[in-house]
Amino acid sequence: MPLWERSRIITVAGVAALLSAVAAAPASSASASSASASSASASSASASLADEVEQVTNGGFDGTTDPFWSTAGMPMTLTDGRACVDVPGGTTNRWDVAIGQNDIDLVAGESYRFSFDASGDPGHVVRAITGLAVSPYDTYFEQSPTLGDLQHYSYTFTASTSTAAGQVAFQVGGSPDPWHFCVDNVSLVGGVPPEVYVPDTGPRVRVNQVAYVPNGPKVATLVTSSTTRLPWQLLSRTGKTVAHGFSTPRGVDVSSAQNVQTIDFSGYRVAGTGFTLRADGETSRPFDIGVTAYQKLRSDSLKFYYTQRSGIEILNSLRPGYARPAGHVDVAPNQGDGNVPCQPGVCDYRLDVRGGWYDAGDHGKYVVNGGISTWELLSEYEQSPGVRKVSLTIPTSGDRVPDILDEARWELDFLLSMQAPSGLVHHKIHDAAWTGLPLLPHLDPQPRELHPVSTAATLNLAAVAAQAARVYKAYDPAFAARALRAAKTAYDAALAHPALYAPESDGIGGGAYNDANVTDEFYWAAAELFITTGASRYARDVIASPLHKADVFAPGVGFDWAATAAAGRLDLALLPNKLPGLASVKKSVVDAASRYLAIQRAHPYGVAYAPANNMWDWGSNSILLNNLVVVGAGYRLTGDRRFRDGLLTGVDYVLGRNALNMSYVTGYGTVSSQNQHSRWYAHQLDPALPNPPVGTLAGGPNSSIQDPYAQSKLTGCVAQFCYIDDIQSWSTNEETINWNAALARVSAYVVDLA
Ligand code: 9MR
Repeated sequence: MPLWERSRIITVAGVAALLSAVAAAPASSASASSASASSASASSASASLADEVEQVTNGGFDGTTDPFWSTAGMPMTLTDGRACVDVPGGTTNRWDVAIGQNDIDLVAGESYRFSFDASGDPGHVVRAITGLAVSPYDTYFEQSPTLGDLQHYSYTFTASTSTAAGQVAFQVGGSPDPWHFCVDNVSLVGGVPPEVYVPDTGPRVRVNQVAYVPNGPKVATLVTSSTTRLPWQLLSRTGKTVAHGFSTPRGVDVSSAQNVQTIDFSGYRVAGTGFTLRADGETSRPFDIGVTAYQKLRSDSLKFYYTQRSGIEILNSLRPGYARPAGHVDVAPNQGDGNVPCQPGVCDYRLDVRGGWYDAGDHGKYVVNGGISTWELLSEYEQSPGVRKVSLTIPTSGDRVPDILDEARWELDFLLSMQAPSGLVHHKIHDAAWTGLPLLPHLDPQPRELHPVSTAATLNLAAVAAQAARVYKAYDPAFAARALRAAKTAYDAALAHPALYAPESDGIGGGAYNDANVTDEFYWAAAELFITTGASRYARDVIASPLHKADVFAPGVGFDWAATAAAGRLDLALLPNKLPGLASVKKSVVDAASRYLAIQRAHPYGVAYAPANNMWDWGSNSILLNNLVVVGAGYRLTGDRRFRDGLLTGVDYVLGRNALNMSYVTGYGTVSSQNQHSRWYAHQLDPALPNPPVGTLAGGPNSSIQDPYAQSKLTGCVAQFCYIDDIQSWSTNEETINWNAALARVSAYVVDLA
């Protein structure tokens, strides 16, 4: 069966001014839509710059369904001038059964209005796409409305690719029961004016929509054209003014291109709920003053991991609404992770790599990202002891091991299983080809493959397994000893093979996680092995590393999966060890924390993140949270309240004090991210599936907007505006294990400091 879908499009096509370059299109007999009901998207009716040209032939189904096709076993009939099909039940994916038309011309940069009338048995979903009719079946545009009585649907998008082999299709598979679908007036008109996307940003007073800590800083940002100070009032739940003052003009904020002022109401310290802030004729979204929200966030951000688990059934009793069978355990249609071969020619053995967490919204499992995520959870355990008593409502809750360690162990066992007989570690394991959305893990039919070993993955395992050896010693000495053996073996294997780099080209069916500089991984692994063992050979390697005296904390990315030196430096500074010259190690962390504080002070949204050229990174939310981890370390090392205040005020951004006026954590704040890119939290595509669980962090603004959906809506965006809460925007709105790890660690810090 053809795969009509491929979610990742490698090409990043600029939206060039090609509006007049409309390719000659076949004459169309499609009539203009006459159906009355709602339009799914407001497309502008103003005059276009070029002629509007219909691309679909016979979209009105005048006397025949030609040249539309339907998949085998699902013949089209003409009923009341519409094309109708009896959709069989029991298929898995939307694209398993479909009707469509091929040979559609598309021109990159051209805007198209895709419209049709459709009806279906209530509650059933059609996935309407414009894409490539031939392999690799890229999807350029898709919408998945839930059907009922006949309605008109109309959408505008801008093509990111030129092709003469385009396709419009209506994918109707994935339903357990049979149903009836009809479509009419199918139209794809090129040369329409591009739709200008304007996010709904609500009131111009931007606050942390969740909570300010009573004895912490309380700052808001006001978007205004005024350049002189303005009066503000803090209102209680009943509308009584409980504090007032004047704002501070801050000029134009680079990260949003907005003229802004800040409002500091830190002097008000009374806990309560339902406060609002008023200024310049606008009233903010409500917020609390208190700490309980952060206790909940500390556990919710960690509970996220249970429903990311591979290889285990997710129980409804533990996560109501999120139950699903175990994924990738060798039960058809899964090909399973129990006995996985390498890609052809890469190795001659197979590994049992069941378990672990799915990386993100895909079904891949990647050692370098699993490693940094696990390190961050274990670091939370080591440095925020309060988390040890937090219940995560997982199958082993109630045993003598803290839940955070049981959850991390699920990933650690997987990471250890990725170690090859040579001691080197496979970079990743994932599907042979990209799968579409939605797709529950246990329904993934793709073959699974081990990708080559890499020095980065090997050192990643060395670092995290060394850390695990000290953390689990009190709970499971045998596991701790096994982890330490694996760490040492991995480290030695990496020394013997120091330049096995995962290439950028290895991005089919899974992410590349390419990294051609492993000096930082060597430093991190040596640091963790030294902290755990105290052995002088690792101390020598730490001290000999060119990074040991270098500033490893950049103003943009402090640390992430690819930049791991800071992980080693932080642990050397914060954990007991006898490295010679420890004072300067600690000083380097305090200096870095001071620099992030300075960046934060200069930023009118309080963000401790200043990427070069204002180009916000993929997953910026986690990066700016990780920078706060460094600020928190500054507090641990000095007790200086400025660091404490910097960490507390830094969380405001992800919880609503930002240019889009939204919380990036699902279920936190009045308006929050709901539609993160995921194959199983795909409620936006299938009403029967859930949204991501409460406490899921969205990746956040990404200046490079690599996905076509974001390109169609956000081209030309300035930093903070390069985000859209749509499941199709995998480059701005995915959920991942490393991003939630940053949220978990910072929320634990907030609880510690509050
Ligand atoms: O988070 C990763 C980001 O830093 C990279 O720039 C990007 C491209 O390589 O990949 C991101 O990671 C994705 C991974 O490759 C596959 N699973 C989903 C991850 C988040 O989007």
